[in-house]
Amino acid sequence: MATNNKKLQAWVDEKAALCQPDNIVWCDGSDKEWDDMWDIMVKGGTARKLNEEKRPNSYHVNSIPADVARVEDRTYICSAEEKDAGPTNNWFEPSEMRVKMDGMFKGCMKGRTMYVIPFSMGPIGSDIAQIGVELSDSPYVVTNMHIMARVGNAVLDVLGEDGDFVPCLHSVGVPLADGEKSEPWPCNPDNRYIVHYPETREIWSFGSGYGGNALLGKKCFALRIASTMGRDEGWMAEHMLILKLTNPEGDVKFVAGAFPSACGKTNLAMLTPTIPGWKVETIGDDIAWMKFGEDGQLYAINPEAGFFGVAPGTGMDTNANAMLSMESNAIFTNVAETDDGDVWWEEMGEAPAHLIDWKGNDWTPESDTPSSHPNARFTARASQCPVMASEWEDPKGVPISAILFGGRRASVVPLATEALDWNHGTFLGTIIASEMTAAAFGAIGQLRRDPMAMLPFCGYNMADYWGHWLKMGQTKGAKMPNVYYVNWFRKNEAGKFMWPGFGENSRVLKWVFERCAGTADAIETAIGNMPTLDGIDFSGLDMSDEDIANLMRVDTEGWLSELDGIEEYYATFGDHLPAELTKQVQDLRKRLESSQKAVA
Ligand code: O2Y
Ligand code: MN
Repeated sequence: MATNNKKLQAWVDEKAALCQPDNIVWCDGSDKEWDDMWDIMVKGGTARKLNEEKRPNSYHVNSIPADVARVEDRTYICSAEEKDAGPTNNWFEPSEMRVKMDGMFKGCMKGRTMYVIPFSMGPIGSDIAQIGVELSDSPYVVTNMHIMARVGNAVLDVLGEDGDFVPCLHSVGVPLADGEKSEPWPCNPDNRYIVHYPETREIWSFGSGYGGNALLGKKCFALRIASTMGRDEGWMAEHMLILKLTNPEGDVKFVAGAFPSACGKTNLAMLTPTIPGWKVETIGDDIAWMKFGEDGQLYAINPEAGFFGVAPGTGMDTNANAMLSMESNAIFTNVAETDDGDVWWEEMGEAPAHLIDWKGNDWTPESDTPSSHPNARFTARASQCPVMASEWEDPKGVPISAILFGGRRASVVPLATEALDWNHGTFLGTIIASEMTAAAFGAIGQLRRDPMAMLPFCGYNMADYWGHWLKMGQTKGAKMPNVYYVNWFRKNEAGKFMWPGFGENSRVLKWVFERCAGTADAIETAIGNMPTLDGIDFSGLDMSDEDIANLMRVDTEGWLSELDGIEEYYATFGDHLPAELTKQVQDLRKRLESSQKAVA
């Protein structure tokens, strides 16, 4: 027996009886297991080993075009009551969903192996960490989990005889007849279900082999299920990067940041500052779990052990640290392959004269399609990132001094604003919205509301989640972080981004650091505290005075009309909306109107 945990053994037996795999393999996270999985995938035509000299111990996999991203419309929160899923989630009655799922999973692993993957989200044994076990019929999932989580026997040791775990069941959903060979990328795109049962803390995922749909420790567990755990247990599971910021004197502050998908979280987490003497190091690039320490501060861990980053747009000039993290022991999905057995994607560097694109076709710089899918991914070990902070695996987490919120906004939202207090900061989080850059979720340029960047990841009623944020701030002895709303994407009248972004974002981080340290002043405005004229150092930037003024401008009219949209959005949450947020809207309106009068 691979475990002496009775609940785990009983669950594996039960699900094996349901799914009927040919074999069951208990994963130990070893190098041999990594090699064995790739051996299977290379022989089965799923993967190609990359040139050992150029990209040691690394592999390239292409999915099929129908299975390339998270499927929000097939993602369900099956809470006992519909109101607990709220208007932003797809809800399905849990007992009906269980009947449907039992039907789909019955015999779904015939001809395949069921891998039992015990994993820890967070450093093994940390008080903030949690244990999960994923059952999957995908060797691609096994290898990605090796990188993204802590996998293996040490997890079973922590679990012991009666420890608890989050059960995560995954199948690509394509059983094999006797002797039938698997497709290289098996999946069942017409029958995808990503199902969460928040009350019983279970995840069932069917039909997709890709990313967030299949690596169940990430979005499904570490955000959707963990957010409900946090609500019930008084902690927070957030879609946030965590970075360590050191000033030239060697003082340190830890900063968390929530930005919607595709707003550059990985780049910010690994930023190379342009201002002399400042240092940014990485704790995590996507998810933060935060609990109160005895001193009343919020302590955060990165529950993950790797990065599942978007490849296109990542290059030595935009994120050298990410590039260096994936130099070896990495997995590349849906990118192009070079003639010498390495990988390439758009904006990685100069385009080679010839490639095989992610669909397996010849590609040249003259081709009229991109070589890689826009959501192509690299899976890289965090431990290989050159700027990982020494504290990144500290089991007690790191104390968070500031939380950044941001979205992609061409207008209205200035470069940086500090919240007046925690409640105002919560309000700022609820109003995050981002203009779409790809047509995945609506028309390009259209505003998608994405509160706390948790729209696709909140495992319960979004308005109740806002209530949880407010409640955290009322906890006795709580010393909540300062909150900031930043916007790297404001455009001028010519439609050009005014702020250079990337490493220059360190100038804003410096102001945030100095505000937390109490060494920088601010001007109180209707929308919050803003940097004084010299608060952010613009020296040496190729920016006109007009653009600088515009970036820092409080657009009173714009905010007033923004408030109308916010009120309309809030109304969709009915009586779940916390009264405090209605008050925040009223207070902001009053402040804006009185500043309007003062100017007139
Ligand atoms: O498309 C997927 O399956 C992955 S989505 C993802 C991956 C890593 C980090 N963040 C995200 C996201 O959508 O926020
Ligand atoms: Mn993310």
